[in-house]
Amino acid sequence: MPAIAAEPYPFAFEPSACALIVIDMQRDFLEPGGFGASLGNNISHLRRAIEPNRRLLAAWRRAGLPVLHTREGHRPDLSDLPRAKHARPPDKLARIGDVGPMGRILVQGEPGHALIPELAALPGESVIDKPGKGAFYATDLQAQLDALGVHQLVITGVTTEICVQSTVREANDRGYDCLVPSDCTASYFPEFHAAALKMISAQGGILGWVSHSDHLISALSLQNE
Ligand code: C5J
Repeated sequence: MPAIAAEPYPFAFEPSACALIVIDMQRDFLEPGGFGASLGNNISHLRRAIEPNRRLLAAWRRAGLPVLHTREGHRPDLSDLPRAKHARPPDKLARIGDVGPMGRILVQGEPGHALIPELAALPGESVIDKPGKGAFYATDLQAQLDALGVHQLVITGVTTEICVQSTVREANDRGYDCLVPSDCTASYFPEFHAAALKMISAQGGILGWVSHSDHLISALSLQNE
């Protein structure tokens, strides 16, 4: 398997030891009427990541490699929602658990909590519900990755500087090599997207590697030949 062109240097991709984690591609973040939009964010910045994720997922599935999806959200009784998270943003804007156009915001089982239809999980793919920003916090992600025997992660999804970067940091502390394809992640704030990616690959790859989905898809198609 060729090394994947990446910053700060090529990534030694080992497909048999690598899982794809798609972070929080949920209606509440990406669709009109969702949590993100209700906070005044421009969702078109996030929607740019849909097509690259769709293409990468298709190649990943063709190669038969493991895919895990995450969804940020809370139990209907909000018992897993910390007071400090519930308190923000203050009054006027919509808050987690409030009723919006897609049901209760970021609450499990509500329409807004679902993955967007373009990137729905296939039967057999893991969907991990997480109450925090990082995908390891209060989930069994570590146990699932241990069972798969992987030590490399390709991490995509939204948003670059929040749930994607939190997950990259958590994964680093647990010993995973992380690659982030820049076009498969996005932020409501393009400048935060760019800065978050730089933080990952700076200092000799202090948190991991940053690449582009085209490089991964080419490597996966070589594997299928
Ligand atoms: C946020 C996320 N931004 N998935 N969640 O609250 O990045």
